[in-house]
Amino acid sequence: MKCIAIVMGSKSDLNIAKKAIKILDDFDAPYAVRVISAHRSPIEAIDFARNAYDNGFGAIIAIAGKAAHLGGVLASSTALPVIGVPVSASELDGMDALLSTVQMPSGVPVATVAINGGANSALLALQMLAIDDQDLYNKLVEYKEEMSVSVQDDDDEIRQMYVK
Ligand code: RP5
Repeated sequence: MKCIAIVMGSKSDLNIAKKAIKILDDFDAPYAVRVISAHRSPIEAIDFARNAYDNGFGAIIAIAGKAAHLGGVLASSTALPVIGVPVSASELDGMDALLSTVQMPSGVPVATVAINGGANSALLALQMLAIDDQDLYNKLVEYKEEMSVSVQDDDDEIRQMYVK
């Protein structure tokens, strides 16, 4: 399986990155975690993106808050899919990062998940890699079935609690 890159704009984004790391650990998927900033270390950001395919990566998760240009800058310099995670890191509660990440110009998409949506970023990356990986696809189907069972269990419990 190709490796998934988790890139954070700052070490302060680690709590959101940990949500992605947990999912990738659960799926036993290979990943690398980096701190690279579109604003504070832009040369490294472009260098990382330019070499990501040759370095064995299959998808890049870009986690950043405030004026979050990390996803866009990485996407500018690679043809790999880039998944943006806007982080709630300011008085604007992540709306700043959401708009900075999702409003990309035509030609340079960043697939943007919810504010602080670290878990979904990892699931989306896995779904991309599962396109030509039957084992991974089967694991994702199983994951969805487990979620459905869990909701049904909750439904049983709640229905019994509130019968009139
Ligand atoms: C962004 O600014 C980072 O991704 C982080 O979410 C936010 C704040 O960074 P720090 O000032 O905490 O390093 O670049």
